[in-house]
Amino acid sequence: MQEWWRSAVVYQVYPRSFQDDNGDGVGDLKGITRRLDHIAELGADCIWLSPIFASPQADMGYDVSDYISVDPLFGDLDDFDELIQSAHDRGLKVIVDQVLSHTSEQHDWFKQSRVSRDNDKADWYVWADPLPDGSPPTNWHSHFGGPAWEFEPQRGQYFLHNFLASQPDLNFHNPDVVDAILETCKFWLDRGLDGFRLDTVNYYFHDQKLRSNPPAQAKPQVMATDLYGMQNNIYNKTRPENIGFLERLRALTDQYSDIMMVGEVGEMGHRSIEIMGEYTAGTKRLHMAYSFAMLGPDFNAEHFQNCIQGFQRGAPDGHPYWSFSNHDVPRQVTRWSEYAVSEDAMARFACGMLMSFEGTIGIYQGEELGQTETELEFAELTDPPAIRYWPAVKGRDGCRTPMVWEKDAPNAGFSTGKPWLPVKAAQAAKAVDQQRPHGILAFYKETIAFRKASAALSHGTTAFIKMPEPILAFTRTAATETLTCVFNLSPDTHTFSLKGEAQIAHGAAAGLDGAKLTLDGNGFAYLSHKSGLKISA
Ligand code: TEU
Repeated sequence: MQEWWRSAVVYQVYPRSFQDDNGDGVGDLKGITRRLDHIAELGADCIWLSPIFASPQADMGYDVSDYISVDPLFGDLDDFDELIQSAHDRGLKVIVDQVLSHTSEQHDWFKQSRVSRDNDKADWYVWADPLPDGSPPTNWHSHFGGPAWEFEPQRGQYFLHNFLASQPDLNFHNPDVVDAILETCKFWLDRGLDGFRLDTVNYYFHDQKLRSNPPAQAKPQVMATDLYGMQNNIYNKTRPENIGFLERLRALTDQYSDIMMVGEVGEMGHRSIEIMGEYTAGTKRLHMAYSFAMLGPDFNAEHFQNCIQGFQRGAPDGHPYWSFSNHDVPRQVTRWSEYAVSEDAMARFACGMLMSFEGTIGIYQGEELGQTETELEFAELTDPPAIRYWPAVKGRDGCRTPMVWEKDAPNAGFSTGKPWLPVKAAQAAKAVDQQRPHGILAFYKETIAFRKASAALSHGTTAFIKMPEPILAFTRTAATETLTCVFNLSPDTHTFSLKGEAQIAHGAAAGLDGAKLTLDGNGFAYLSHKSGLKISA
């Protein structure tokens, strides 16, 4: 039997913004449990919860102060157990974000580590002496701007933080740290969790020789926090030692049944696809990995082909996880708007393209409503890099505003209190109760159901068909089924001639008239046929 995760659709819930149950303006576990039917009815197989652990919420939970407790903001362990049970009752798996690379500065480990150079936890974080002129030990940048080093007067040393200064990096070269981390993972597996999304999975280790990074060309802004870009970050991340840790983690999860781990590879461009391959190759590392390759502005056939083909070639026995959105990037309907006929046309198109890819598929709450990025005023922002660098950096609040359930209810049904980020009219207009019978939500359901019922889409192989831009085309083949998938990535109409008999099994803005296939702007078709279909532009 194929492992459940190989063809799964994973639905990402951002707990702060899904459903508030206690009226404090922040979503919680009880709220998620209440809304599980929405996710089950969509046809998802698994829920990924962004962090729910104790945290001062400086980076919205990606700064953990206790790995084995639930933040009171979200509820308690009983609420967690109830959520898992209710999800399992509906056939849904649940995985949780594990932010292992760094902790909060409020974690007991760091509170102790920072006070002296000779306590129990002194070597649990990455400490280094200043250079003779007092400056930081290397030129490494924090992902959220400025140096990746912060001075601690109590020790007279700097500590490493690849993200906020309030997110000190753990020292994975210390075996005690690794043991402690594995213990915390075990805690959740013992509670019945189905796996982990591993945050910043390539940042665990740093170069112990503390070499400075070489300069690099500026890269396009992707995460809406990206201030990096000026360095080739080879010494503060993606170190070779990482693989050994992934193997230990896998050995742990293999002691349980049906566990899945998906790693977030914090890297851009082609290199990110290579790392995805390295981290998932064989059966002793991660089950799958994703990168930011498809989460950026790039929207052309060559790019998507390169991502998929690059992965196939680099890691024939690895497994990718593809998604177009998450809580760190502008929503795709807005991000790719320059290629769109309309918001809805882009929403359908992106759904159709994503669900046709080989690998596991991730969607982010609200994507199934065709949601757009929320426009916010400076005073409404909560994301630290945005507050610090606005307006050069817009930050990630625009994709994190609350889920909208009922357009005319207070805060569109998200909360009876004042929500931590506002619900705006443009988003409320796409609420669940506003979705038409043939609207975007229905289209996601249909497309997910199509993918699940299709052997070719859920586990077939992929062979690309040579086409000029802006057309992406490939054939997915399983023992019992062949589908040719054709996508028009532009707002203009394109026609194709077919040799061989075919039907449009599923699609949008597509028509087949005898041997002529027409794709209107943002049109796509999954063509079912016997082998031997020829298609030309
Ligand atoms: O994000 C890490 C992250 O987004 C970057 O490493 C990314 O890979 C890079 O921008 C690509 O250029 C995770 C969480 O998803 C995010 O919400 C947290 O803020 C961050 O880690 C720190 O924990």
